[in-house]
Parts: sequence; structure tokens; C-alpha cells
Amino acid sequence: MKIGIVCYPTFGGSGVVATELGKALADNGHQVHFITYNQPARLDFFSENLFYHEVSVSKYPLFDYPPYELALASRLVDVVRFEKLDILHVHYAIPHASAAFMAKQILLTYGIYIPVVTTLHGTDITLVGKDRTYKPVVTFSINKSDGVTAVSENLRKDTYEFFDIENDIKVIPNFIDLKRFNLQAKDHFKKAIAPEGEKILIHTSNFRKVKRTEDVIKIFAKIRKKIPSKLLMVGDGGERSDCEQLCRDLGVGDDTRFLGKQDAIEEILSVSDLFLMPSQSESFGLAALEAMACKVPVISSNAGGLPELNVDGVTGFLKDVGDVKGMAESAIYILEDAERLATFKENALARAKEFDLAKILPVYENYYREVIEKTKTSA
Ligand code: GMT
Repeated sequence: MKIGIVCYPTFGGSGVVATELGKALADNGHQVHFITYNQPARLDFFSENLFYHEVSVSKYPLFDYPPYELALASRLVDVVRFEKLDILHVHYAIPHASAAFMAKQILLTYGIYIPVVTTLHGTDITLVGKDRTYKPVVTFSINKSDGVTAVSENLRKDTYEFFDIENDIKVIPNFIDLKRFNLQAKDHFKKAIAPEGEKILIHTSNFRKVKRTEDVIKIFAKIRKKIPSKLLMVGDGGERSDCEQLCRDLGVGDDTRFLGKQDAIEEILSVSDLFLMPSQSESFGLAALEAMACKVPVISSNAGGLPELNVDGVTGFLKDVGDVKGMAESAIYILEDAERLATFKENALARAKEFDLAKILPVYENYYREVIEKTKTSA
């Protein structure tokens, strides 16, 4: 198939899923065209089946708000027509699904029907989408998509709850490439971070409010009182400087390292003992899955789709949002006993294997075929 993928090219989960999916589809012989405003962060190698089409937005002085959505729609028309795409797969509803709808209408004037699959990732529904600034557009463009997928049952349920959706939504969970994400021998790195054999806790995110990064610091401060340990904070975003201040206030600054955005996240996960994800809302929790694939158990909130990934008492623990004390106690329970920690690590990996890319890729391929087949006579 010739597949167009539209996504945010950043380190965010939806962009990562879109890019990894595109790479895997290209490996499987499909021709994949990324259409976005920057080279996606993880699209970092050459393949004869991978193409990147940049969307550039005119910065005419009249525009206080350059119309990215229109530039994207025009680019989509262009790429679909001249690359003869079979299907467009847009990740994150805003503004990708509505731009795809506009492109679809324009393409009809050329006698081309391009089927559009929209994948809902989380905040496009639970935060931004619900906002009445966008709600009518989000509802409309989900209903006008030829196929809609959500990354968890919880997100599917929320979408039906918050919007008037007439379309079927298929759940296709996030996946993990176990060839890349696995436990690697990085003892020298471990020694550098924890020279006295301290336990290593880790959090990775974009440091947005929804991640409750300050809870991470508070949980760590409690753990460190009982267990010699270090904390790695990976990523960057709006909450970072408040977190750094909180580390100083709680006296854990010397045991916490802020590593900023990192590409080789699997190497850092490989030296870690426990992953902390106290999010306010999380449709799936891809970062937690990446950790589990590297044998790192997870202490998380029970928000959104996290219970569909993290199995309470098996791969880690789930606590109510904001239950810093409970999360710290659960972390200590896992870390204080070497045998128990080893069991949780094994369980985390076993669970991650259920989300193996090799299992999820054919689900997407079959779904594309189904959508193409059902829209065949629509032009
Ligand atoms: O978590 C973020 O802030 C990034 C966000 C995104 O849209 O890029 O991630 C969402 O999509 C990921 C991939 O499907 C999910 O694993 C994350 O759980 C989801 N984030 C939220 O729901 C907050």
C-alpha cells in the first residue's frame, strides 16, 4: 500500500507512535509518506520506502496566526495526487483530522476519493478536544473519518462520552519494538549514576502539567528516606524549573539528575529499577510500556488507560491520582526486597511482550485494507 502519515514531529507520544508505525510499515514493504512541518524526531535513517514531505507555512505579515491547517490540507492534496496514495492515516485529531477532511473534499473535485483513518491519542480528546474552542470541529472530523482508532478502551469510552460520535471506534493499543527496547548492559553508566549501588528511579515525559512531575519529586523524596536511591528526570517542558526548585526545597537535588530530551532512552531505562508515572490523565502510557520492555516495573496512577497496561501488584502498582504516599510505599515495597524486585522486573517484560510491534502491525495493515475496501466505490 501507499500510505500517508500525518503527525506531530515532536517527542510526544503520538508522534513517536506514528513514526514507529511508519517505519515498521516501510520495513514490511509499504511505501510510507510522512507529511508534517518538520522531520519527525525518530525518523532518523534512510529507507527506500520512506518519504518525507515538509509542510511550510507562509509567514505573510497579515497573519497573526499562520494557517497551518490550510497549508497542511494543500500539501495533502498535492501528495495524494502525485504520489497516488491509497490511504491517509492522521495521528491526533487536532488539526490533522479536519485538515484531512478538507483535503478529501478538494481531492473529490479531481475524482479522487482518499480514505482517511484518524487515530485518537489522548489529549486531543481528554484535554484539548473537550475544550469548546475545538469541540464541534473535533466531533465533525471524527464522524467524517473513514476509520477511527483509539489507543485504549478507556480513550474509546471517553470519546463516546464527551462527543456525539456516530462512527465505530476500533481500539488498537500502542506497541513496542522489542528489538530496540530491551535490557542492555550499561554497567559503566549505572556506576556513574549510582556509585554506591543505589537504586535508580526514572521518569520520562514532556513535563506538562498533566504529568504531575512535582509528584514524581515528592514520591522520590519519600523513597529516598528509606532506600538509598537516585532519580533520573528525562525530557523537558513547562514544569521542569518548578521541579528543579522542588528538588532543592525537599533536599533531594544532589540525588536527582535532569537529563533533558534524550534519543537513546532505552539505554537510560536499562540502568533503571523503577519507573514513576503519576499522571493526572494518560490514555495509554507509552513511556511506561518502553520502561517495561527494558524490564523496569511501573508505579503509576490509575488514570485513563493505565490499568490496561500496568497490572496492579504484578508489573508494578496503580494508585489514585495524587496519592504520593501510596505510590512511595508501593515503590519501597518493590525496591526493599531483591527477589521481589527481580520478579516485578520479569513480569514487566512479560507484559510488554503482549504489545509487541509484530502483533500490532498486522492489525493496522488489516484495518487499512478494510477501510480501503469499504470506500472503494466512493469516488
Ligand atoms: O503524553 C503526552 O503529553 C503526549 C501525548 C501525545 O499526544 O503526543 O501522548 C498521548 O499519546 C500517547 C501515544 O498514543 C499515549 O501513550 C499517551 O498516554 C497520551 N498522553 C495522554 O493521554 C496525556
